[in-house]
Amino acid sequence: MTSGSGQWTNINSYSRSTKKLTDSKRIRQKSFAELHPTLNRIYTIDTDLSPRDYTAYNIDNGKFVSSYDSPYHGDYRLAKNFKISPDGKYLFNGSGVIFTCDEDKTKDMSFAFELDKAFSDIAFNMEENKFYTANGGNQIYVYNYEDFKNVDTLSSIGEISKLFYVNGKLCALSKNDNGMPMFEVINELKIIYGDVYQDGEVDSLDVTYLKRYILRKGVYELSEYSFLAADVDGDGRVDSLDLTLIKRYLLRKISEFPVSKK
Ligand SMILES: [Ca+2]
Ligand SMILES: [Ca+2]
Repeated sequence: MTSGSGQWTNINSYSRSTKKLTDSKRIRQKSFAELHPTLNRIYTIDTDLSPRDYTAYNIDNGKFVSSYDSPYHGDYRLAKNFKISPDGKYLFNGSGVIFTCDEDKTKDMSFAFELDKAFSDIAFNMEENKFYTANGGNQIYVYNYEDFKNVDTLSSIGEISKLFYVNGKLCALSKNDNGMPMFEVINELKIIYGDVYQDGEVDSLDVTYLKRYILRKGVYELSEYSFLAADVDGDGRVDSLDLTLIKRYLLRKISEFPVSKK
């Protein structure tokens, strides 16, 4: 899309081989766009109008063959951000409202469902029929793709700006407390914090096990699970501070770990 100084601008199509302009069509300035996985439609949302509206552009060989608006206008609260599910069936709007995608214009962009929460980013795990959303903060909400119900909540270390699901792993681009960007791989295991030995409960065995690791780093390695379970203050390191916290927990001086409050 061209920058556009007025209210309207162009959405342009270019040939990948010749790099030449193939076609242009009028579009609202500052619109956001997503290409449908079938590659024959582009969905856009305008961002400078109220209420916001979706538009679909049918494309064929680089030409914009037709375009049409969504059937609604102000009926649903819409955020600027949206994503199309990898199967091409739905448009997930950041407000939490889900619309259908359909090549039949009369069924396209129809209301399907409204999630319990808005999101700033979303990632799909189609192998396991799940998707994940985040809305800033440290929480990742896990949904079932079949019924769009929230089934679980995961945590990240930093404040999430982007979510990805790549090669069987959920990853996040986030920022730590000092505003430094981080790339995290999110563990989807349910962690029992303090259970370093991974036997289902937190007891003195975990203290012994963790102490041995801390005293002789490099000799003993912790598994991915043990590392996460041991980092009870959630600072991304396993050290004597975590050991102290686990001891205090066993002495009932604290009832939960700082990582649980994140
Ligand atoms: Ca244990
Ligand atoms: Ca720690």
